[in-house]
Amino acid sequence: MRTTVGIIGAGPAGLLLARLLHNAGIGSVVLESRDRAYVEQRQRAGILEQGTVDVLRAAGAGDRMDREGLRHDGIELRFDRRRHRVDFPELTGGRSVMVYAQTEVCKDLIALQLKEGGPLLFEAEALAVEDADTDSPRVRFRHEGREDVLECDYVVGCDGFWGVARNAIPEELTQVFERTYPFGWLGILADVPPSHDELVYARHDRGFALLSMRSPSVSRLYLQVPEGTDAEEWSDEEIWNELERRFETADDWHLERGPITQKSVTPMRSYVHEPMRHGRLFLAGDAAHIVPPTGAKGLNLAVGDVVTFARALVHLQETGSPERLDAYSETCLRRVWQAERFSYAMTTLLHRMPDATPFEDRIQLARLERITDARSAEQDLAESYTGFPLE
Ligand code: RFL
Ligand code: PHB
Repeated sequence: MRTTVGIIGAGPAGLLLARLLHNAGIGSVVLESRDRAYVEQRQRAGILEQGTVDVLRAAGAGDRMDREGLRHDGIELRFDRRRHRVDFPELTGGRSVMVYAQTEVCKDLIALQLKEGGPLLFEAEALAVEDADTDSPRVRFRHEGREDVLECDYVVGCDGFWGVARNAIPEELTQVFERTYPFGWLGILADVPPSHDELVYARHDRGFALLSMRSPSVSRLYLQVPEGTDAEEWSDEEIWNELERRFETADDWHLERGPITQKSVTPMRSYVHEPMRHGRLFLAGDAAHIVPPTGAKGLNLAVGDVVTFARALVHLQETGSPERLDAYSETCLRRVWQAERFSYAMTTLLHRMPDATPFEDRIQLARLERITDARSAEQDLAESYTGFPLE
């Protein structure tokens, strides 16, 4: 098999890239190791930055998002039983975010690709990227019990944190920056209308909690739990009790309970692989970088990477200049490090470290008060949360 761009992975990065290339008249083949149902149901991100919304619309993948997505103009910070609303449009000159689940973004892009785009092979596992530093890189993969080779002009590794593409970059050219956190998030889906109409980020002495949503009738909630926690250790009642404590306010706000339909634990890490390119192999999304979910940046970064790649390839085809493709890694990494900075800041602002000293607790509260009291600090949060424009 032969194509212009071989794409490994059908998460948001790989699927959107295939769509952008299709719209530009550039051929691609997507290889995805899992089956379609798995990819469409994997619970993950919920927040799309304004820039991501704009990209999906321009790619012709925004119809259902515009019908069913929920525009959010702010978030609430909760600490010390107090509530503080951060008003995005007012602080950023009109920017907002959209609540529309990653599962739905993937469903929309898969349907479009199967209807209009190039081949998208499920249960096709990439085994290795070969000859990345030549003009004809290849992906060796297994599909329907047989090994095959995809010959490409370019390979984009959109295969997530556990993928294989990254392994094709020689270790001596690689630098990895990493931080793991001694806690994770226990996330639940519940059939109950969200108890607040915007997301609530709560800092509590017992740990962080987040109230989010998937629709007007489905809540998504998270609790900070110790690293290595098994979701099954928590009964539904214990989860609701703990959420109730951490969201507690001085006023009469009340957390509605409902049947829990799913629960799982996500570890938290920050990770950056530099460079994001080797020869004709490009890494995009979680394959190159991970952020803790506190800043809601992972999916949005993946979108930024593939937009940068698609624009650079179109530029090369239109002008003959490889300049933008050559700058891919540096262009993406500038945005990636801003997202790493923000995700780290939000994580350390809101989570309780297991070994936190009373001094550190007070500093955390002082940082929160700075955001509620100083417009410049609040504005910095609002600008980072709604996202930096693509270059
Ligand atoms: P994905 O989504 O992991 O997709 C990679 C795909 O590659 C496939 N694959 C392979 N295919 C073929 N051959 C191989 N050898 C392969 N190895 C792997 C996998 O099966 C998979 O389908 O990466 P991508 O596309 O880069 O997308 C990244 C996002 O999924 C991720 O950053 C976000 O989900 C992170 N994230 C959030 N991001 C946000 O922007 N906003 C949020 O609100 C947000 N909340 C979250 C999150 C992630 C979370 N978890 C579970 C880590 C909340 C949570 C709880
Ligand atoms: C989610 O809805 O899953 C979500 C929202 C905001 C975050 C992380 C996850 O910061």
